[in-house]
Amino acid sequence: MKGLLIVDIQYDFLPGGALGVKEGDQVVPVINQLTQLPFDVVVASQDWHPIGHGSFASTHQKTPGEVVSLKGLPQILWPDHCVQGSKGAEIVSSLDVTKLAAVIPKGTDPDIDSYSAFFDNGHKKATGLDPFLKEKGVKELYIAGLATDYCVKFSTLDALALGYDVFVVIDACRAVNLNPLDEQEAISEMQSRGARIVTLKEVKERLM
Ligand code: VGL
Ligand code: ZN
Repeated sequence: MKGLLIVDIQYDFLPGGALGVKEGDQVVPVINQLTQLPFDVVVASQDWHPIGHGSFASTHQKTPGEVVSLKGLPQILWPDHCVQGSKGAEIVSSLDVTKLAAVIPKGTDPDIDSYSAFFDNGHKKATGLDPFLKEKGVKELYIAGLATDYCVKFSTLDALALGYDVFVVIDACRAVNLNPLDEQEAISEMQSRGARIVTLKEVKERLM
């Protein structure tokens, strides 16, 4: 069975948003072509932080980009983003959500961040995505969304460790690139752990 995981297509990650990703809006039409393909299950993750989340610079009276220790883990600080119930946290209305079987919230614990759609950054709590996909018999997982160097990367690495065959649909992803090489490093790391980097065109050829 083939699954599609759509990562964090939320207003705050689009250009002009609180944590705007350059060209982040350009992935939406690409993902809307993916959702037309005959996947057995389509799911989305949603970054969903409480007010005062530990990943917010404002919570620590610090500046975005600084790093603090959060429950013993290094944490990059971000602008306030994807606050539960805010407009910025909503899934972008132009995304085709008609095929979504589930929306997986993540980052809800105030004291630990969650880049991956499977586990928090300390691998302490699971979101339930893995049993959901396993129950549907998913073996091949296609991943698309924002951002390549954070939530896409960590979701991919966890999916590989959980035994999925992972395909990252690279033209349906964009990176934050705090450092200009972050995107390429993320791609190399995903590839070296066994993910296949593919384009929409290649996915169409595999699935049609
Ligand atoms: C993300 C930073 C903070 C992401 C979420 O979706 O990639 N990045 N929260
Ligand atoms: Zn976040």
